[in-house]
Amino acid sequence: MKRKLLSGLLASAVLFLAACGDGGVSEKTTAAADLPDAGDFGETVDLQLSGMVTKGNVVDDNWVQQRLEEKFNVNIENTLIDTWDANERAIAIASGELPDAFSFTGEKMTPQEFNKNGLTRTIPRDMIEKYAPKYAAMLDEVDDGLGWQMHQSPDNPDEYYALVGLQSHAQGILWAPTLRMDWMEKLGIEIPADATPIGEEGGAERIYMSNHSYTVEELEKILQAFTYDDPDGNGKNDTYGMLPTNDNMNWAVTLLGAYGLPIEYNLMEDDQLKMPVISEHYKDFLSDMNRWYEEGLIDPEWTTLTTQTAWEKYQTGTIGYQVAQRSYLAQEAWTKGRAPVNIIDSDPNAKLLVLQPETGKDGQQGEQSFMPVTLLGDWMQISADVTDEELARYLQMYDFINHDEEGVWTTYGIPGEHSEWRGEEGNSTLIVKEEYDREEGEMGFWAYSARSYPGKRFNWLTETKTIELMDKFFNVPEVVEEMAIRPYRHDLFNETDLVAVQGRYSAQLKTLEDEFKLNGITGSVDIESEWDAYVDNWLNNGGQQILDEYEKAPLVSDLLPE
Ligand SMILES: [Ca+2]
Repeated sequence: MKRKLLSGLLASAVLFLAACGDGGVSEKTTAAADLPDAGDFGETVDLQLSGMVTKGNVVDDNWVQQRLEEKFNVNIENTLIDTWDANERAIAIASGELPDAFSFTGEKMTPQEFNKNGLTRTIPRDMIEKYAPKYAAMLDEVDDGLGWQMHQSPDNPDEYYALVGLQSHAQGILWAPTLRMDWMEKLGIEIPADATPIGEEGGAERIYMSNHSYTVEELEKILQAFTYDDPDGNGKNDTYGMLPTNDNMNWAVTLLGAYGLPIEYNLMEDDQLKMPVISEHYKDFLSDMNRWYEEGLIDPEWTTLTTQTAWEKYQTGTIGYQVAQRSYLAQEAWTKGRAPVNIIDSDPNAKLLVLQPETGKDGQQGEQSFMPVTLLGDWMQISADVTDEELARYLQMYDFINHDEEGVWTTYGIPGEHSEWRGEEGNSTLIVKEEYDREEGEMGFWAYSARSYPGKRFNWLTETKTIELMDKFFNVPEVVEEMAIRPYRHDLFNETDLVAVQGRYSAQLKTLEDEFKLNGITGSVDIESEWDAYVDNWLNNGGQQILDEYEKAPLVSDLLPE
């Protein structure tokens, strides 16, 4: 009931705003020249600020706030809603209480729609260039200036709906398959000659990495040995080759690559745009998984396990194959308990062999790219009632907080005092000391930050070991070139109704997809004979509408720089 009321409120607020706004605010072009010089903070400006982490946990008058207020001569009003919560956002929108600058995590409304509904103002290019020169330089540099085309008003190309972030931590590919190397050794399976430990201590000495790629057939033989030949030596038939999960397809992210399938991205097949779940190659994949299931290589408990509970089961030491993100292998703090590295923690004899993605019948190898096209992504928006003077001040703060190396204290405090360098001073991971809140709270770290990691911010954010693994494999240009599978088309500029259409159909499509996958792999439906009906059903339940929207989106090959 509450929900219904809220959406009703929201709809009328949006209508009202749209009716009186009609783009009036957004189409105004400023002469940045008439505004104060950059660095002229003579007039005090009031700003209600939020950032990407804002969950309402910030303490008023926090440490970062005080320093920003003094440096920029502003009064900051903190945002006390949870910007990750759709209901709290809806209330803020309906009541006309949007923060002056905001980033709404998981928001379905595009920046363009926010603006069309009169909720935000546009940001003139000349103001960006005058007041946020480091941000402007980033836009110039990345992907030949692609960022200058993102969130651009179609009516006035010098006006922008949002400030775009740089997701530098999302370079390259994310996943690699692993096998229990101690099992391989016990069973006499040959270990690739180049397998080398990724470190010397803390468990890393038992995580080996190789540039070898097994074919799917070779992998199947290893999984058979893991299943039938008692690799844990306890005399019981209690091990399996692999353990899928019922909540997503990450468990097969590299295997699907061997069938040419990027899990979430559209692709071209027989001159037709398709989603992977209706691809002929997906049918082949499901048929193979069904065979593996019948052979006993797949733990039958998978149908009841989510990613989280599957990690826990993996840790009991009964599963041989598992994919890993590079940050898991690097044992970043937030990955603790995740498979496969959790077995290194719990079993002192366990060893892992990290491999290149499997190779398929036609030589395909890879996985979906971390970002579909460009590392430019996520955004901050500016509320409709923000004046040019306020925007001028905010842009300077934005540039400092997100792009200036001196702005390090807005996220990590003063290095040495509030945080420590993990490695080389100035150029490695910064870890906030335990006595301080890592986000928001009394220190206010990250409270006003966008989701953007240009320049050294990538190094501050990312563990040294992860960067080492990226340099070794996951972000090697030739590896990325060969293995990162990108979508065929991508709506980078929000030119289609994709978001709305997905909102309408994606839940029912997911039900169809999950059902067919589960019943197909476990053999309760015959994949071959039911396939056509499944595809028709998918297309008739909104799948076709989604594909129609993708058809309107640009070709990724046209978006990528040469
Ligand atoms: Ca056993």
